[in-house]
Amino acid sequence: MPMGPNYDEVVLTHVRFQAGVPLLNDVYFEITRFDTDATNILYLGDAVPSVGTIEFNKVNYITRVSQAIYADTIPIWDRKSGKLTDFTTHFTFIIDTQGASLYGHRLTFFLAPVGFQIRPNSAGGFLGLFNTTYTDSSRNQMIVIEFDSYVNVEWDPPFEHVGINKNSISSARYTTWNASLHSGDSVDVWVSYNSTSQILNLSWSYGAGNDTGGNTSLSYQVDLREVLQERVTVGFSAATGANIERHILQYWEFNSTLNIAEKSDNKSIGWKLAVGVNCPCWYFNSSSYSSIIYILDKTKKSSRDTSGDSRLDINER
Ligand SMILES: [Ca+2]
Repeated sequence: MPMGPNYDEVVLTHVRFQAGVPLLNDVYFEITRFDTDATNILYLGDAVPSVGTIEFNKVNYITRVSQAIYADTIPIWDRKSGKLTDFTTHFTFIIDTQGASLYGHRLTFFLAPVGFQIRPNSAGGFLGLFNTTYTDSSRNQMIVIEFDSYVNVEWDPPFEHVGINKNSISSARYTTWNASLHSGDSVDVWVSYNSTSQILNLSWSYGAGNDTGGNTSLSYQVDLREVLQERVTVGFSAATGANIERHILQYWEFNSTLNIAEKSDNKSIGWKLAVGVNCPCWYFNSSSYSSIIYILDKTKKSSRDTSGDSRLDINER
């Protein structure tokens, strides 16, 4: 079971100052209950908050798709300095195969372009993330962690598996895994990225004594600057096909740190800081924080604005 403080939700945005320039690039949140009135999670498709968890797919229908997305965007790298973030995330979920001999399809954690949502025609093995047009393309700009309970012979290895995918429905790294062996069991998953080694690490555990029978970790070296946009959307996607299963998310913690070593050599930068203002920003929980507003001198655009990043809205293709 997840370990955490006894509160429903924590949202912290750390503000740091370096050489006189305030940086707003650290993100931390911990969600121990997914409530119906929370505004920090977007529920798409079938996904609904249910008794403190997220229930992803209706099991009285077939060919369903759903996503739960963190409402704010996450900084991954900075074009101006070239700096990459470190991040860790920990989540707990259940897959319930309901005693069926055939079940599917899978639950994923993903990092995708800002604004990304369920793609058209993406149920079943496409997971809400891919479709026949975009099964394997650098235009996907996605990293996906998948717990795949259905073998699609077109692109999967010949067994159920846990995988790390880069821009593709096929896994770049994978290891065998079986959903029905742990049907109804909570599994804790940890994903971390080290900006120095550029290694994405993944591990999972069903608890002491329950992890026999295979690897419980994967790693993949990847320069996220070559895959992802500077800021991303993070979340979960789940799908069923002709075969179904329940996907339930119980807990989610995320922490990222992007150090941008900018020098304040340009004196024209006019940052003003207001602290303690109760901001109506739609993605914050106003009961759990004091918000912070930066007002940037209009004579100097922010580094984000000047990044030259020609973001592609993947849903507008
Ligand atoms: Ca599959």
